[in-house]
Amino acid sequence: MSHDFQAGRRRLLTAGLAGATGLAAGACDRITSSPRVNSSLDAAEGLNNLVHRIIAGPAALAREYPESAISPDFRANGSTNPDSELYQALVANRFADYRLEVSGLVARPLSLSLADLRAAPGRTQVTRHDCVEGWSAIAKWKGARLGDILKRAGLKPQARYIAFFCADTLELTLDGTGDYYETIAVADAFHPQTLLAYEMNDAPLPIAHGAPIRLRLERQLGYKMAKYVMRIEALDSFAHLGRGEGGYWEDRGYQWYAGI
Ligand SMILES: Nc1nc2c(c(=O)[nH]1)N[C@H]1C(S)=C(S)[C@@H](COP(=O)(O)O)O[C@H]1N2
Ligand SMILES: [Mo]
Repeated sequence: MSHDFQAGRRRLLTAGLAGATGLAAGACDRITSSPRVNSSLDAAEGLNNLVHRIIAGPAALAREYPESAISPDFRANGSTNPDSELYQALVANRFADYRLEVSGLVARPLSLSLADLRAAPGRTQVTRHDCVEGWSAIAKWKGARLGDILKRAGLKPQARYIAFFCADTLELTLDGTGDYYETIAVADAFHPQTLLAYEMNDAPLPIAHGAPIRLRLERQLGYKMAKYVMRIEALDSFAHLGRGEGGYWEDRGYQWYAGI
């Protein structure tokens, strides 16, 4: 199937979605909490998920670009330098003490250093990042394939979601629901372009873009791609996390399945 055909389908789908959800004019930091808007978002989300999977198929690849298409300026969005003591201690030691914890519904919980992640089966891809605010940028990403890490951990069949817990707190709330987190479906975790990225444009991932590890989930919107990932957990439900909607922005009105 040609790239043009795929791109055309994606444009069509994106245009339809923007119309269906009214998200085109939205912004990560301008969220409506009106129940009416949220329920129409929920309805559109079911449609989005269904249409996306039927048209694109669960294994379809996101478009990849030549290196000449890499954006000279790739904006950093949301948190750009988590101020927690824990994170700043990792920065001070250039992430030598960083460990990615993999736990939950796995037979063998893992604690992986950056060297372990670099030694894991990896992939390099030049892809376009689309933020729901309406900007896009192209970069080259290199990372460990999440599916291989989960296989190594012995993911259990009951696992339905993979949760990512980040080092940053975007909003201070008494109950801790302001910490950035995300969840994705197990099928999307095993997609070949789903990476735990440690390099951007041939250099170690910059702090502003999520150092030392950020998720790349190329067929969904930017807010799904958790930066500063500290811990991964395999779950059968995400109802007990945050406010129960499956992610920091989902808890504030955005759709859980953000297909593009
Ligand atoms: N931990 C964390 N991950 C995050 C965010 C954030 O604020 N914190 N912002 C999200 C949003 S809305 C986008 S568009 C992308 C931005 O990635 P970038 O900074 O590399 O452009 O990261 C996503 N992942
Ligand atoms: Mo975003």
